[in-house]
Order: sequence, then structure tokens, then C-alpha cells
Amino acid sequence: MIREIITYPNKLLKVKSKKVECFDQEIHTLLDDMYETMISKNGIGLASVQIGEPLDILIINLPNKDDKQLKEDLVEVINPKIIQTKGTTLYTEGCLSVPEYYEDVERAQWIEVEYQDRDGNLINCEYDDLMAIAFQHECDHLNGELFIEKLSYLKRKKFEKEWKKKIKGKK
Ligand code: Y12
Ligand code: CO
Repeated sequence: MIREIITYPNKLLKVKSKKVECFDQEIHTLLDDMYETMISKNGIGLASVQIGEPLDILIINLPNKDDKQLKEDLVEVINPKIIQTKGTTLYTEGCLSVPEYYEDVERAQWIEVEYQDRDGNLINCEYDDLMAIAFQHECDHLNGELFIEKLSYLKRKKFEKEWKKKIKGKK
């Protein structure tokens, strides 16, 4: 089922997500809903809190070398931990909860992570470049943080002014 995506400045986006303890059908349905919702909005990453479920769950589905976004490349991540990071990289990020806004953010270029899959199996792996960026962006959601919080003071001020104007125009 396609669910509604919560957008900034909804306070739920600031909530710290909770650890998943039970890997049951409810979690599987939530993961399926997240995938359908993300694809329906042309997204490549989504955290469950963005559809109103503050749980430690995120999904990432990057396009492949042929620019095709295949479901077989979908990564479902539950209870993630970033264990180690290396280097830095700059990327112009976007977020389905902050639609039509993109800005450069600096993050680690390489990460070692640990998480569980939909059946509770423990996974340990390493990611770099876009996958590492997406993973860090989505983990921030689980901590109640958005990429706009990483902007400089002046960029954030400009964003807030533009965003208020945009929201007002939609009322
Ligand atoms: C690198 C950086 C950040 C991420 C996090 C995941 N971000 C997204 O999936 C962003 C998607 C997005 C899609 C949009 O298109 C539509 O909504 C149709 C979009 O444009 C508009 O809102 C008009 C903005 C963001 C992963 C990797
Ligand atoms: Co986001």
C-alpha cells in the first residue's frame, strides 16, 4: 500500500525511532509499504518514520550502472549501527520529506555497518560512495535528524525563508 510521506516541519520527523524486537508479518508489510511508497515518489531511500512509523527501519534502492532501479538491488535495513567511517565526500542530497530542495552535504565516504534483515539475520558489510551517503542520510532520520540540519547557518536561514513561503503558497 502506498502511504503518505510526512514532510518538514512535521514534529514526528524529530522523533527518535525505536529498535525492532519482533520480525513478524507486521514488519514485512511495513517494509513492503515503504518500498511501494518510495518508488511511487521516485525516491532511492526512505526511513519508516517518514511514513509515520518511528522504528529503526530504512530501505535503499540505488539505480544500477544502466540507471535502472531494480527491486533485486533493494536493501532492507533494520536496527542499523554504523561501526566505522573513513574519509569524506560531498554530495547534493534530496529527501522525500523535504521535496524540491537539494543541497550539498559532507559525509563519510566509506562506512562499515551492522544491521538485521527482515528475518532478523545479522548482516555486517561495508559501503562506499552513494550507498554510504544514502545509508548515513537514512540513519540520521532514525535519530530524528534531517539533512537540512547539516547546512551552514546562512544556507539554513535561506532555506527556512523559502520553505515558509512555499508552505504558505500551498494553503
Ligand atoms: C543520496 C542522498 C540522499 C538520499 C536519501 C534518499 N533521498 C531520496 O530518495 C530523494 C528523493 C526525491 C525525489 C523527488 O521526486 C519526487 O518526489 C517525484 C524529489 O523531487 C520533488 O520532490 C519534486 C526530491 C527528492 C540518498 C542518496
Ligand atoms: Co530523507
